[in-house]
Amino acid sequence: MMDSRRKYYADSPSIYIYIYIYTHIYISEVDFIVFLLVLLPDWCIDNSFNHQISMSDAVREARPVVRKFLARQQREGVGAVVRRSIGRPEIKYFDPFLALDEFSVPGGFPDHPHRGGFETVTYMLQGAITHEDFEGHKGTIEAGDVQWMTAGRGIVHSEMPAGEGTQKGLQLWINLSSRYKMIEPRYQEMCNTDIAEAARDGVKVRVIAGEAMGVSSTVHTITPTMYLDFTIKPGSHIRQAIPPTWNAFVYTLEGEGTFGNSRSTPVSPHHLLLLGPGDGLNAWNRSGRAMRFLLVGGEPLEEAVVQHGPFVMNSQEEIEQAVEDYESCSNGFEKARCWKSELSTAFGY
Ligand code: FJE
Ligand code: FE
Repeated sequence: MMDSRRKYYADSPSIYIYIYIYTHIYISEVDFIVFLLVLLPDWCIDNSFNHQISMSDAVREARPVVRKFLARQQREGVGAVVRRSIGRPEIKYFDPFLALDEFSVPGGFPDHPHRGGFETVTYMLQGAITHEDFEGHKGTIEAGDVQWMTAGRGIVHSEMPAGEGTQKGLQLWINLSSRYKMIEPRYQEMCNTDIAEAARDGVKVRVIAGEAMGVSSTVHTITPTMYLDFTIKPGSHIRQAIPPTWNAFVYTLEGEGTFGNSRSTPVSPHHLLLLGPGDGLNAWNRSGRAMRFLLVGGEPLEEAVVQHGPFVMNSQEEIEQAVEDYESCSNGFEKARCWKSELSTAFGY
């Protein structure tokens, strides 16, 4: 498993700049404070430190809701329906997030490629889906489970329903910096019972990534990310810290919630709320039944994004290369030659 934390330090020339600055500043109290102020922002690049920031419940400047979208249903894959919020024309990209789909299948997503060093995070809400890739990696993700897949330089796979009836879940696509786009593909899989949970004062949180209410996820995020699933009882309230430099959003799943400002209009399910500047989220349940939502945040990459379906790179040339590599089964797509998943065959595709 790759340790991106170590890699951040190895890649970071700034530590040498700090040492240089420090040796050229006469050590007085003021200069020492200047040194600390310069050093602190870079420490925030490290995941574990960001998670320490979010440990605090202190929200000094609550983030307002700056945009609100209802995610309408659209057809995707073969016979699947998704409510796409991020990734649709009005909000093509919310750095570092490329797509958020609340999916509902019968139907599914037969053999398709991914390239571009982004990660897909599949979180099942109801039922199960089976996935199978061109390396022979196969498994079933059931309600409450998470599959955190790093597509990196290339994966071809199939994602299909594992049972009768409707299977529901969420798939989030998180972009990766150009430094990590062509890394080896890998999976982090967590079953329902592996996911850290905490409950207090009418609030339950499941920590998919990051840290909340004193518990942490074991997922290793390459782009620093938090992914929290909150359930709030009627009359309860949460304050959750979010690193101030990150982009963050709420996606509503069940019941009615009030976000940002206690006087704002309650929001029903299937809405994406983009949060503005600040260091945390305030949310209230003023309704008579439980409400559930996701709070997701990530450190923006601030890089060019060129997307062609499931290929996401930094330039048009890299996209053309990805298509060519996929078509010629080279540069990471070697195993795609003549490959067809047993899953797709079983479904008659
Ligand atoms: C797709 C490329 C894709 N949303 N939600 C192009 F990768 C996909 C795709 C999915 C997907 C899969 C699951 Cl399990 C859940 C999803 C897109 O596989 F649909 C298109 N059109
Ligand atoms: Fe996929």
